[in-house]
Amino acid sequence: MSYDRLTHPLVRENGVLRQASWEEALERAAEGFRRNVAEHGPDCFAMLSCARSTNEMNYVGQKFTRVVIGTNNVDSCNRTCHAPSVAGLSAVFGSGGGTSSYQEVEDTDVIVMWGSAARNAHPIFFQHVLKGIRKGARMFAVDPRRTGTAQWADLWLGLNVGTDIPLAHAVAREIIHAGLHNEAFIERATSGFEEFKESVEPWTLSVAEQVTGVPAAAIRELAHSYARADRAQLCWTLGITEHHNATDNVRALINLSLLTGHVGRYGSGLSPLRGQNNVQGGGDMGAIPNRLPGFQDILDPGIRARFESAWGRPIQPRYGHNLTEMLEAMAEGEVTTCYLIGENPVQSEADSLACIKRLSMLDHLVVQDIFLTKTAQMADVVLPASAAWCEADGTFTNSERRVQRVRKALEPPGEARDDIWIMCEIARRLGHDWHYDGAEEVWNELRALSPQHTGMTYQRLADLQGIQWPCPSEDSLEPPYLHGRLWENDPSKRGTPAPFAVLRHSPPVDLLDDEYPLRLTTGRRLDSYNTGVQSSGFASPLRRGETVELCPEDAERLGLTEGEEVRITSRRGSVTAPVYIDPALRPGLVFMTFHFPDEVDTNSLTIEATDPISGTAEFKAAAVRVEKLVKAG
Ligand SMILES: Nc1nc2c(c(=O)[nH]1)N[C@H]1C(S)=C(S)[C@@H](COP(=O)(O)OP(=O)(O)OC[C@H]3O[C@@H](n4cnc5c(=O)[nH]c(N)nc54)[C@H](O)[C@@H]3O)O[C@H]1N2
Ligand SMILES: Nc1nc2c(c(=O)[nH]1)N[C@H]1C(S)=C(S)[C@@H](COP(=O)(O)OP(=O)(O)OC[C@H]3O[C@@H](n4cnc5c(=O)[nH]c(N)nc54)[C@H](O)[C@@H]3O)O[C@H]1N2
Ligand SMILES: [Mo]
Repeated sequence: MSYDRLTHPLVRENGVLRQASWEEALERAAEGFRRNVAEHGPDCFAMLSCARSTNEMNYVGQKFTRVVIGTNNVDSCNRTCHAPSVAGLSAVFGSGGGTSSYQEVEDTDVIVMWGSAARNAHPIFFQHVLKGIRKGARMFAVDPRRTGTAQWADLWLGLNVGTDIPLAHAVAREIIHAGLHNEAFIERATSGFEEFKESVEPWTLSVAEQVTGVPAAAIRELAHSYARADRAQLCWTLGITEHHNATDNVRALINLSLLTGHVGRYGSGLSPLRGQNNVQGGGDMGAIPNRLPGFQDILDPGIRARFESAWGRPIQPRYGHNLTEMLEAMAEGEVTTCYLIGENPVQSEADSLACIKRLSMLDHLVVQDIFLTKTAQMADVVLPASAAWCEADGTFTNSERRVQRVRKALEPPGEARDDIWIMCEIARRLGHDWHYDGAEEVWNELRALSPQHTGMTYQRLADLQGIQWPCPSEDSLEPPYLHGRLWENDPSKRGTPAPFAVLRHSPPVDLLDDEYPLRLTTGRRLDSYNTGVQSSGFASPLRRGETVELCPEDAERLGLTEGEEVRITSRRGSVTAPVYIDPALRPGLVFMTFHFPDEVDTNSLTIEATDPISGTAEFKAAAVRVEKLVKAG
C-alpha cells in the first residue's frame, strides 16, 4: 500500500475520524490531556517523541512533558534499538555516545561489524568502511546471515542467533591465553580484570564452537587479528541490541575493547551505529525518561535545580516510564493518555497484537505524524506535521555525535504545520505561553542548559559543516573520539577506571521445540524502511511485498519452492507470505522485515521479552514453524 501525506487535522466523532479545523483539533487534544491529568495526576500522561524530527522538536517535546504536564514519561524508538548501547556505554564510560568518528574507520587496521547489516542499513557509514578496506584494513562480520556486509568481509563468523556472549567470551579467553591483552592499559585504566578473566575461562574455542556454531579457527583468527592490531574499530547494531539480555551483549563487546586498549585513541573505538536519522539527538535532547537535555541525570539534585530555575517548574526527582513500561502501564490503567509524535508502535512493537490492545485502552490518544499510520488510525486526534528533513529548520545529530543543520526547503502540504508550532499551541491551551521565534531560539535555550552543546551556535554549525559533541565553548575543538582520558599518564586526569563486566550466557527466551523448530530473526532490507510508512509507496516497484526467507536446505527439507505461499506461526500469532530462498541464511534460520503492515504483520510473531536494563525487546529471536499452505478444495 502507499500512504498519502496528512494535510488536515482529524478528530474522532462517533467512532470515525473526520476532518477538523486546527482550532477544534488543538482544543480537543489539550482538553483530553487536561481532563486526564486532573483526574489521575501527571503520570497518566506519556509522550513518544519523534526520532526523525529535529533536536529542537525533541527539546520542546520533553519540555512539554516535564513542564506542561509534570511527568518524566517521555521516550522514543531509541528503546527499540540502541537503548542497550547507551546503557552499556554510559555504565562503563559515563557517556552513552559512540566513541569514534566515521573518518576513523578509514584510518584503522581492523574493522569488526558485529550484528550489523551496515551495507544495507547504514550505507553512508559503509562507504567509510569500504574506504578503510581499500586502504588495507581487515574486516570481520559477525552475523547469523551472510549479509551484504559479510560479503565484503575478510572473514564471516556465522553464529547462532543469541550466542554473542559465548563468542565474545571465547575471543577474550583466546586473547588472554595468547598473551595478547594490553596489560599496561588494563592496569591503568580499567577495573575488575581478574574476575572477568576467571569468568571467561570456561569458554574454550571448542566449547564456543559448539554453542555458537562458529568454527574454532575463525574465532581464533578474530581474536588474534583484533588484539594484534595497532588500531581497531568495533561496530555493532541491532544483532547485539534487540535481545532480552541486550545490555549484557553490549558489555561483552566493550570488554573486548578494554582488554586490548582499543578505545580512547584515534582509530580505535566503539561505534553503535544509530538507527533513525536523529535518534542520537532525541536522546541527547532529553526525550528519554531518565535524562535531562545534555544527557544529564535527572536524579542529580544540582542538575535538576538548574532546569527548574530555567523552566520555572519542579521536575520530578525520579525516572519516568520508558516505552516498554508505558505500554505495561496502559495495560494497568495507569497511563490513560498518550501524545505520540512520529512513531508507529502498532506496527513496530514486539507482539503487536498486545500493543494494539493496550493502546485501545487509552482514554485519549493524540497522534502527530506526516502520514495516517496504523497507529494514527486509532487516535482521537490526528495532527498533521511538517516533515523535519525538508520542511523545517533545525539540527540533527548523527551516530558520530555530529550536530548538523537542516533547513526548510519546501512548504508542508495543505494545512500541515511544524511539529514545534503544534506543541506550543497545545502548551498555550494548557497555560504555558511559550514564544519561540524559530528553531534557533529553541537551540539557544538548549545551549545554555547543556554543557556539551554550549559552543555550537547555528553560525559555527554552518561554518564548520557540523560539530561533534562535546563542545563546551565557542572556541573549543575537541578530538573526534571520546575517552582519551583513559590514556593520560597523570592518574588524576584519568578519571574513573572503566569496569569489565562479568556476564553469563542467556539463550533466547522463545525456546525452539518440535512445534516451533525454526529461529525467526527480523530486520531490514535495503529497499524497505522500518514500518513502511515512509517507503511503501516507493518500495513496491522494487519488492512487492513481504517474503519469508529460508536457506535452500530448509526449503528443500520442507518441500517448498520459491514464491510459494506459506504459513508462519509463532506462540503469539500467525501470518502468510511467499517463500524467498536465500543462500545467505544458515539452516534453521528464517528472516523477515516488519515493513508491510497490511499484508503481513510480522510483529504479531515476535516476542515481548525485554532486556530488564534498557527495556529493549527481543525482536531478533522468535521461535516459529513454517508450513505449506493447503489450498481449499
Ligand atoms: N534500508 C534501511 N536502512 C535502515 C532502516 C531500514 O528500515 N531500512 N532502519 C534504520 C534503523 S531504525 C535502524 S535501528 C538500523 C538497523 O540497522 P541494522 O542493525 O544493521 O539492521 P537489522 O537488519 O535490523 O539487523 C542487523 C543484523 O543483525 C543480525 N542478527 C540477528 N540476530 C543476531 C544475533 O543474535 N547476533 C548477531 N551478531 N547478529 C544478529 C541480522 O542477521 C542482521 O543482519 O537501520 C537503519 N537504516
Ligand atoms: N520485528 C521488528 N520490529 C522492529 C525492529 C526490528 O528490527 N524487527 N526494529 C525496531 C526499531 S530499531 C525501530 S527504530 C522501530 C521503528 O519504529 P517506528 O519509529 O514506530 O517506525 P517508523 O516507520 O520509523 O515510523 C516513523 C514515523 O515517523 C513519521 N515521521 C517522519 N518524519 C516525521 C516528522 O518530521 N514529524 C513527525 N511528526 N512525524 C514524522 C513517519 O510518518 C512514521 O509514521 O521499529 C522497531 N521494530
Ligand atoms: Mo531503529
